[in-house]
Amino acid sequence: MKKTLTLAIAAALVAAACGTAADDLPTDLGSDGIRVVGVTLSEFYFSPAVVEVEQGETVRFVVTNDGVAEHEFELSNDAAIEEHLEGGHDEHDEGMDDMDMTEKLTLAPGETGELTVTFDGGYGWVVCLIPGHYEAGMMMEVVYQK
Ligand SMILES: [Cu+2]
Repeated sequence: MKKTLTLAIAAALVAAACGTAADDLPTDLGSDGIRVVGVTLSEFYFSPAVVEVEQGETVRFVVTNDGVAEHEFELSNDAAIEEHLEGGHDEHDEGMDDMDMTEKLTLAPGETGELTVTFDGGYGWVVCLIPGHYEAGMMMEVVYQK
């Protein structure tokens, strides 16, 4: 009887904690008021695996490669990932690479980099497109808050 009550209280606490977490954005603001989000890259994942942003929000990512291989932190979307998986990311679009359209970091093991990104709805994912890495799970979903 007593054990059941304890479990019920524990469940209620978990539910309350989840409700709060979903509503609150992290409030780790830099001196210029831009929200800072720390991300760790390793074999083969992004941590966290999801980032919540507001439409039009600017976020400064501080990204550390905690792994043993080189990794990328590249803002992307479904169409660009599909193109990559189809092998379209080679000499054919060298012209696009010259234009440097993508917002991207390439980090050696142990290296930390910063990338400031404004989310206007065009990005749905952050990925590592080094061959085999995305396929192994190196992706972070961008979720837009309503
Ligand atoms: Cu990688």
